[in-house]
Amino acid sequence: MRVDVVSIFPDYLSVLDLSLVGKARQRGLLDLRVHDLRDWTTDRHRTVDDTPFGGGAGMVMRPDVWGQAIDEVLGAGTGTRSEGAHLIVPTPSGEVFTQRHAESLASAEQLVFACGRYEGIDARVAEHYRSAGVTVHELSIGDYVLNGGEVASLVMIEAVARLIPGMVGNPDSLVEESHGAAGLLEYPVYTKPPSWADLEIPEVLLSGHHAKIERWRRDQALERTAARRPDMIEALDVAGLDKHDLKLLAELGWVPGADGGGLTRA
Ligand code: 6GU
Repeated sequence: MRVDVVSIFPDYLSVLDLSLVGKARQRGLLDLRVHDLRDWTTDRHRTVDDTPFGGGAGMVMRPDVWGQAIDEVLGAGTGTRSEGAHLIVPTPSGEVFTQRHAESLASAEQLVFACGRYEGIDARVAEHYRSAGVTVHELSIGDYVLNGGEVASLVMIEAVARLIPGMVGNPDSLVEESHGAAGLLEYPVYTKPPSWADLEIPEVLLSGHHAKIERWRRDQALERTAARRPDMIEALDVAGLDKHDLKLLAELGWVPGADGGGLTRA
């Protein structure tokens, strides 16, 4: 996979040399390049922003500079603007990035991250590339405000990179994790020592009884999700729940909705 990140603070992305993403680059699974947006400016002051039309606070990033930059990195990735290129514009006004986005982006040929600063990038940039047939995603990483798209890009690149085939040592570790297909948070995990700070391991995990362990873990996942993420309980597919699940959920105050869809509070 080819990944290009364009930013006025390319050093912000230097952590991509480390850890799993760094290893993927060394192993040739990921061709990741970070670019300085100012390399595409033509004026003496290397200007990337200007005042907003219509007035208001702050500065807006110029579409002409971004257009030069994005044209060049899109061409560099695939020879032409191929079907496989996705332009990602991190912005707090975007759709919220989820594991589903990560899964879908993991099979792309090229990802281009356009990191905005100030009050954001002139809206014509996303519009132009959409019209030109590039898949454009304006994505937020959550309901809070950052100073720019760099940290959000790091988050999305890590979430996508670990799903590239051959990246994670044991692919089983991707199966049961939180935000997987089950739509539940992960159950709590424990390791040695069996007794620590006066706290013991739940007895069932020492029993060797695999069916009981599986049931206990599922119950824990359901309880945790109900306590921490009621929105995920509401979205559960009732058809994917067994009798045990429904009994536990009823005890926690959740029952199947009248329309046969998700769950609702009793
Ligand atoms: Cl993608 N950008 C900025 N600037 N702030 C954010 C964000 C993105 N996602 C959440 N907050």
